[in-house]
Amino acid sequence: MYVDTEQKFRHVSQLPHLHVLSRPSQRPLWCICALKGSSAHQVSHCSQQNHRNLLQKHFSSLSLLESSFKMSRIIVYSQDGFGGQSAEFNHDVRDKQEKGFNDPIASIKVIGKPWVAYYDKDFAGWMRMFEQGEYAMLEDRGRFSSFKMVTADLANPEIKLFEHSNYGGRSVTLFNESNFPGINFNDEASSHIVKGGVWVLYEHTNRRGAQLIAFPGDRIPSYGPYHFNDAISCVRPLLPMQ
Ligand SMILES: [Ca+2]
Repeated sequence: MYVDTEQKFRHVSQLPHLHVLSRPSQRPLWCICALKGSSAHQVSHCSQQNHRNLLQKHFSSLSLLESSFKMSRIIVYSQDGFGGQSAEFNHDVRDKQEKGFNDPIASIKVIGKPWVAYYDKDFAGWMRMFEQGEYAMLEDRGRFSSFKMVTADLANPEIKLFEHSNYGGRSVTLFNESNFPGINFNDEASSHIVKGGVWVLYEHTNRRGAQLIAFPGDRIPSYGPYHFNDAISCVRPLLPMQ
């Protein structure tokens, strides 16, 4: 997609699946590539017409991605089994009470992109990942206050975990879901660096217990503030939707 003014560019650049590649000099044009599935279709350096042709080829998939982004939403309910009061959100919620939802949240439905739910407002405190699906009974019933849609690129997941804080001691680099007893790293991790993807870090093996969510580019020098030191027993990356 080409956009011809900076104002329009600012609007488009807020869409998470668009990445600016280059701005051809002397031309008021921005060259942007679309992410299709897990792979980025990069536009090679060539003439303007070739850019246009390449981008037009991907325009339909881009439109689909954009509509899937717009359709993504979370629906929260005040009772188990999707009963009672409900509210639907398609943008991040810093504080559910601010949005007029004062009841405790007992069940959740997610459509489209995953969401992270936080115990405290402003995306703070304990957190839990909710991927597309229906959650009729919540382990954390009544605890959630804020919600953030996961818009980060899920392609090429890679996380490096360290035995000590400040990225010290032994380390392990992971690309797939792993239970830590199997890789001799159980209850040892104290810091991490995320090279790619969105990761869920679990207190217990087999995706159980408390969670810590890690985003691309994250550098967490210490798990102390998250009460997660020497506690992680399992990690998994989110997978792109098919
Ligand atoms: Ca440690």
